[in-house]
Amino acid sequence: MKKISRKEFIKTSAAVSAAAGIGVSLFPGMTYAKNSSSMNWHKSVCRYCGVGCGVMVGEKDGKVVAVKGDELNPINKGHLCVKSLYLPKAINSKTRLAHPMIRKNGKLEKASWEEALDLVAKKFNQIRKAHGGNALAFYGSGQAETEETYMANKLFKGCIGTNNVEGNPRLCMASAVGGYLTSLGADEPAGLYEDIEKSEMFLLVGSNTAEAHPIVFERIMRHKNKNPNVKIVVIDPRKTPTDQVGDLHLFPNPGFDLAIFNAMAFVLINEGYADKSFVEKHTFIKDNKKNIHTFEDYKKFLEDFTPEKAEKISGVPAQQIIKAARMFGKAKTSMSLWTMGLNQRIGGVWANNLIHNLHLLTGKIGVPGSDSFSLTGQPNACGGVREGGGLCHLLPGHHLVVKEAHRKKVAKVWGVPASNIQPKPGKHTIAMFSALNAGEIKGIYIMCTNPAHSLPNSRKYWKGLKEQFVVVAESFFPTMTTEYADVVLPAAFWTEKEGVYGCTERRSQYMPKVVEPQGEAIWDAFILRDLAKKMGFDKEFAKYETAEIMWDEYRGLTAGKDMNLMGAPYSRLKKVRGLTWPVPTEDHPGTYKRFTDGDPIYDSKWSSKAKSDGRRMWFYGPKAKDGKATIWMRPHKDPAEVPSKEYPYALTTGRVLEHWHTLTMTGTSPQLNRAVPKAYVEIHPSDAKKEGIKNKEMVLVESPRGKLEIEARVIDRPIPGTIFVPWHWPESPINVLCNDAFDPGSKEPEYKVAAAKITKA
Ligand SMILES: Nc1nc2c(c(=O)[nH]1)N[C@H]1C(S)=C(S)[C@@H](COP(=O)(O)OP(=O)(O)OC[C@H]3O[C@@H](n4cnc5c(=O)[nH]c(N)nc54)[C@H](O)[C@@H]3O)O[C@H]1N2
Ligand SMILES: Nc1nc2c(c(=O)[nH]1)N[C@H]1C(S)=C(S)[C@@H](COP(=O)(O)OP(=O)(O)OC[C@H]3O[C@@H](n4cnc5c(=O)[nH]c(N)nc54)[C@H](O)[C@@H]3O)O[C@H]1N2
Ligand code: SF4
Ligand SMILES: [Mo]
Repeated sequence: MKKISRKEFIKTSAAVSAAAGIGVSLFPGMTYAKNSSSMNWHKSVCRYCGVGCGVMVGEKDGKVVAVKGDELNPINKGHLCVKSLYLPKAINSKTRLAHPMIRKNGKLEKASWEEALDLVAKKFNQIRKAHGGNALAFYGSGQAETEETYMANKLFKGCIGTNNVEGNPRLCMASAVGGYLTSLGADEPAGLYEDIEKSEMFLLVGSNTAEAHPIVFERIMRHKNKNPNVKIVVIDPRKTPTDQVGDLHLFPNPGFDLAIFNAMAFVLINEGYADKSFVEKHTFIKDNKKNIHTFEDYKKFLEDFTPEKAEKISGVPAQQIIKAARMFGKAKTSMSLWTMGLNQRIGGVWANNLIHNLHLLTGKIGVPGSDSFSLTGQPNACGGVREGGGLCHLLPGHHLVVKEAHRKKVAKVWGVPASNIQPKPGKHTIAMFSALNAGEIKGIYIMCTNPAHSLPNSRKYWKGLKEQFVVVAESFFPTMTTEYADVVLPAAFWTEKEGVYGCTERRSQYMPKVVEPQGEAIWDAFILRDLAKKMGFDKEFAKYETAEIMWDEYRGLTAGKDMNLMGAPYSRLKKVRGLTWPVPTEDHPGTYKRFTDGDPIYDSKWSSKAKSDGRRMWFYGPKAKDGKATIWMRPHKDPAEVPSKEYPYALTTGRVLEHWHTLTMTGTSPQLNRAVPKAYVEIHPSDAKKEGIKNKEMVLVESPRGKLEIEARVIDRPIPGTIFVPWHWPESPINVLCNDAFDPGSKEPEYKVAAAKITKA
């Protein structure tokens, strides 16, 4: 096979995705199902990212042999990115975990299901009896299906009686949730992807859209190609493939961009782009103490963040900040998209608030083409965890553990006493793994996530994983986390189970079971159900014979809520390409814009009130008051660790196009491995010269938490003073160096900034 460079790879990937839809191969090594009649095609959803592309799974003789884009899916219209196309390799990989394992004399050994589940049930019950329910914990995933997270929630919160239920969305979307709740009063965006084709301006901030959300990027790219007047501003301390479409790129020092967003607001107001009547009718202006202020107060506050002052803080020239603000203001419609560059910071919620501010200040929300639209990382972080309630303070269907009425309602549906559900939130992710270290949590069930690899300051948390009773439900083996497992349970993988994923744009989509699980693997939701029965909760889990029963029960809990899914039973989801909530009845088409005309909740409850108040929107979410959103006066906040004399660089970490997180899935594809075979550290040529480092030389990267030997890539991508390492490879665990300091509001850790030094190895 012809070897191609990564540059060519990235260049062709958009074309590849287009080709996938029509069944031809542009990319060497890529095989498409040209002879589609020889196999059965099943409508499904991509396993990987939060874009939620529709796929067709090609199955032949009980085996998944191909994946192609679903042309009828409105998200991707047949296009796919490369990761997705190689999913059959992952399904059929030799690294699939085929049978349960139990650690005996320090070694994991093959065991029967009976033996493994008996052991887990016995240990969990012993721990519960001796130390109480809070000595147990569940750690899940935004890649698990809604039904799976639902089972875990019921077992742990409803039966065992602990709210120690968390998941990796804490590492990912928690700051976005915090931002939506505090700014708009309700989680998840007001608009949909279809705003992309209606927008005149894009602010891509802290998002390497081209590599992390390729199909969203492709939609933006096509739209700009057709409409050259469309403007794109990128704010990122690195040059990335996303720059292909940028008209202007602002390069802040990592962790120092909050001042830029305030400065943009300053310019918008001073140059007449603010929509004062929208602000007056639809928003409160509040300071950090939640005191309400006038527009004049806000203007005054922003004087501390003139573009010149923001330049001093962020390192971005004032003129560029002014230019960016003007592009945002001048365009009739603007859309902001952001991801981990904003969320994974100790100022993550504030950063989110400041982006929402720009939209609220200019009225660029609630109208076609304008939205503050956070991109979700994982395929079901929105559906299963944010909506499904897979965090320590939540219950399914946007209910809260602190509310008595919510506990009662959920307990009734679960068929458990309301007193089983604790009234206090459990431990958030970092607190949970700290409690595991301290021996306060003595048993943990880990499902569909690989925390020994993915946690920040990871080495610190290996201690607890080593010392306590750890159960890992996994589809692949080995992983960094199975290294610490006492019991490993083989989980059915994508296409081997049915269920629902809910993506970035509030769209819930159904995935069918296409093939039988590999080896002895069992569906996660059934593993949890069977474990629950063995622990003594037979009665509570007797009825869950199918995924549909679980989905229907969950759906019932969404009735009357802002995320109403009553109109989305399996029977309907099997036919359509997903539905965007609120979708209250089976004849409702799903909602485009929330909080305004066409949103069934707005239309039925708030529209007349809004109209009589002269408003076009009513922010009716659980955290909003008087139908108003909030413009926040958030000052600048330094990252937890600022480069110093000893550690002069800002280390930031992130992703590459071809790989997914901890490599268990994309690592099964020789093609993807060849494209990016190993970890590296990007360093600017001027810094490399200063440190005497040459391209491809081995270097030592060191933070206050540890060091890593890794290959240098001398390249004009990060700004001088910043170094970047992709975090995918277990043999180069950069997470050992990452800072586990977290945002006090969202508890999301600061993966995006650590102080580091770099020297020749
Ligand atoms: N190929 C691929 N795609 C994925 C994933 C994957 O593993 N591989 N994972 C999925 C998941 S779960 C997620 S969460 C998303 C993540 O999607 P992204 O957030 O887009 O990806 P990252 O590479 O983590 O980080 C994005 C950018 O943030 C920038 N950044 C760092 N510090 C700052 C800062 O202080 N300010 C600003 N403005 N920017 C900063 C980095 O330079 C980087 O380019 O991707 C999803 N899609
Ligand atoms: N340095 C650094 N670290 C980061 C980040 C960063 O930007 N920088 N980003 C953070 C973010 S945004 C995220 S979302 C997390 C992600 O971190 P993780 O969730 O730890 O990473 P994944 O590799 O996606 O882990 C998913 C695991 O589930 C397994 N699996 C796949 N399918 C199934 C299934 O159906 N059932 C079961 N039981 N298992 C399955 C996979 O083999 C894999 O081991 O990482 C965080 N860590
Ligand atoms: S953009 Fe995301 S959802 Fe779409 S094919 Fe690629 S990984 Fe899958
Ligand atoms: Mo993520």
